[in-house]
Amino acid sequence: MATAKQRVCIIGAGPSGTAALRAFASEAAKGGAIPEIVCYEKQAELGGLWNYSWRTGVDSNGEPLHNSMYRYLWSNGPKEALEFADYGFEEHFGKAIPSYPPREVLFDYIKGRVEKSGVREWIEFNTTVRRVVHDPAGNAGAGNFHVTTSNGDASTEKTEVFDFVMVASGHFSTPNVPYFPGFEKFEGRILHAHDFRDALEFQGKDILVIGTSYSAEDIASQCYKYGVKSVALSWRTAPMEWHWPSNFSTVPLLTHVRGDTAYFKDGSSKRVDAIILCTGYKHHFPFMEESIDLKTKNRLWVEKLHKGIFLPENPKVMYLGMQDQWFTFNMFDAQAWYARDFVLGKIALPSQQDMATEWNQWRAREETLAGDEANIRFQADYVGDLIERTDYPMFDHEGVVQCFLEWEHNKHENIMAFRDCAHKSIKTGTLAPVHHTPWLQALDDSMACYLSEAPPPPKL
Ligand code: FAD
Ligand code: NA7
Repeated sequence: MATAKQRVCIIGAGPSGTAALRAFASEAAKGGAIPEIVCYEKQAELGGLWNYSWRTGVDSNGEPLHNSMYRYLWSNGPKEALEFADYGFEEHFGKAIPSYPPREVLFDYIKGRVEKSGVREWIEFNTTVRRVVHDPAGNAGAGNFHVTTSNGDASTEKTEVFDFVMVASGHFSTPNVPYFPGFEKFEGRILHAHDFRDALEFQGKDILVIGTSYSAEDIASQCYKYGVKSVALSWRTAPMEWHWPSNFSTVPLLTHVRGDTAYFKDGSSKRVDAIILCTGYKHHFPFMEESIDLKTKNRLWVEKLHKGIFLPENPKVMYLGMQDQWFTFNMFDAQAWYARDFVLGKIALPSQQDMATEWNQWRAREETLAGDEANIRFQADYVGDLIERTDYPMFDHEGVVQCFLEWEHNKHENIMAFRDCAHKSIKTGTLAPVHHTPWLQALDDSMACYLSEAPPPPKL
């Protein structure tokens, strides 16, 4: 059982880290005793990836830039599928809003719950975690983990001792950047999705997009919306299945480039102005000592972690939000509540051997998954498994599955128009209004415009 003397370190104040803050606040609000919570956030504001930065490369403190989101980013899935079960969109905005909000709107929603629960003061901003060292000689009272942080300009380091560590630093920030022969002499621009900011840069250009997942799909769509001349989509394992506009083509994997021309596995070639590597990200925790580091690929059932959260050999180290994601905000909540209850002594964990047995069962199921629906149902079952053991408000995860299936259907109907569809809130049952402007024509992605009832007047 955690005592008030115990200390919990949360690394990162994105959706996962703030879910953990909110979980503890919820216990405190019910009169429960909670340990001391300290959340270290290297940026000046919370919200994680949703806290947009125009910068690329390094942040204002010279740290690797965390942000991978770009201008004009609108939610790539229905907001109804990620709605917090304890803080709805209608509660936050005071009315029902359309289903695919731009980034700024979701950023506001994330912040709203933090403000409401009063946990901002638990966050130390502009504070980067440099090292987390496990001290096997420590005990619960004295703390087991030495966490060293530095302030914004790295002029001061300090080390504090904690009993539990929750790593919520995200895993879509360290780009996976493959090399293709000829890149060093390519007569155009090469960038990773992490550094993509403004689709207008590619207006009138011929681009090559490598990768077939969310980033490839959305960056290609963004570029179309903002006037790209042509898009070639290069795949490694299997091409994307959407019906693309007529200026798109699908090509197999790039083999090499020469001059301004890209060559593909089937012998075909194409002249391009830019190559955008939508080749995913690496789980990267350089601050974690080797014995407590998580090494995994981006998958639904990540390596090692019991319940997708706990390091089996040292469960006081918890990782939040490390899965490949269909479910997002409410999955992070489910994990945070479960992790909290372990810290509070309300949930006991099985032996390491039993954890391994359970982990193997999930992994075996994950390896048989075929198709999006099976993937979505797998993650829904995972979320359900966590929630039923805590007091996080139960929500209809079959309803979320149905919402995702409608979304998939709409994408197959028209990949450039699925964001114009409306879904029903799982929480309130309210059908979202249809946005006043179809996504392809909606060039103003401000919150004010999105929340207004009518499109902005045309510019003179
Ligand atoms: P993050 O949001 O990455 O937050 C991690 C936090 O940890 C950051 O604030 C970071 O500054 C901090 N941090 C990292 N290292 C340190 C350190 N050493 N010390 C201190 N602080 C540290 N999800 C959706 O639901 N809908 C979408 O439309 C959607 N679009 C996306 C688009 C892009 C381009 C990307 C990359 C992801 C998108 N996602 C989307 C998924 C996204 O992963 C989640 O929505 C969510 O942001 C994950 O939250 P997180 O807290 O786990 O990680
Ligand atoms: P993902 O979902 O991890 O996908 C990575 C993609 O990159 C995937 O299509 C991979 O193809 C492809 N990839 C990786 N390495 C290579 C190489 N070497 N060559 C060709 N293709 C490669 O990352 P995303 O950035 O799309 O999405 C991450 C988050 O951002 C997501 O949650 C969204 O909401 C936004 P593969 O299928 O393995 O052949």
